Amino acid sequence: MRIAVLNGPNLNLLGQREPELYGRATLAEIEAMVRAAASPLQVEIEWFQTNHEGALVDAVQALRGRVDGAVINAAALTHTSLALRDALLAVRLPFVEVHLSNIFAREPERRHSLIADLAVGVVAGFGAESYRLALQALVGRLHASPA
Ligand code: CA2
Repeated sequence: MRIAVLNGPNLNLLGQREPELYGRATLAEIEAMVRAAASPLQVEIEWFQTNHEGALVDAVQALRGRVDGAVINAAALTHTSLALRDALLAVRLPFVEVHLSNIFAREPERRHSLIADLAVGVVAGFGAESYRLALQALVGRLHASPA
């Protein structure tokens, strides 16, 4: 099984600022944690981060036929990007939306996701652990009902 983990704008800054919101782990440390969790599940991970909306749309379009599902932290694009929504609608791939922070307990503009209704589920508020929980839940779902 192959799972893509897609990360949006500014997540490359993790660990450097705002630890009270997003924790102290860097994105590289989160990647290592996800790869370690994926290995015993016999899941291969494709890891990607971009600060650019179009690059994230390109990455979503390129998922088709290559991976079984995706874990997606679209960062601020979660709340703004109809282009990302359209790309996810086009590829029709099972994905879990993930957030480090509990977006539902934050500013009003962060409480709405333009992609959540397309997701298998949403994991938010557990810091880096959100990624591992999302991976495990997605793999469980894919084993239960393969695409
Ligand atoms: O909680 C999450 O995972 C978010 O997707 C993180 C995004 C934010 O825009 C979403 O509303 C929720 C922010 C990405 C990280 O931004 C940083 C900014 C400064 C320093 C470190 C990270």
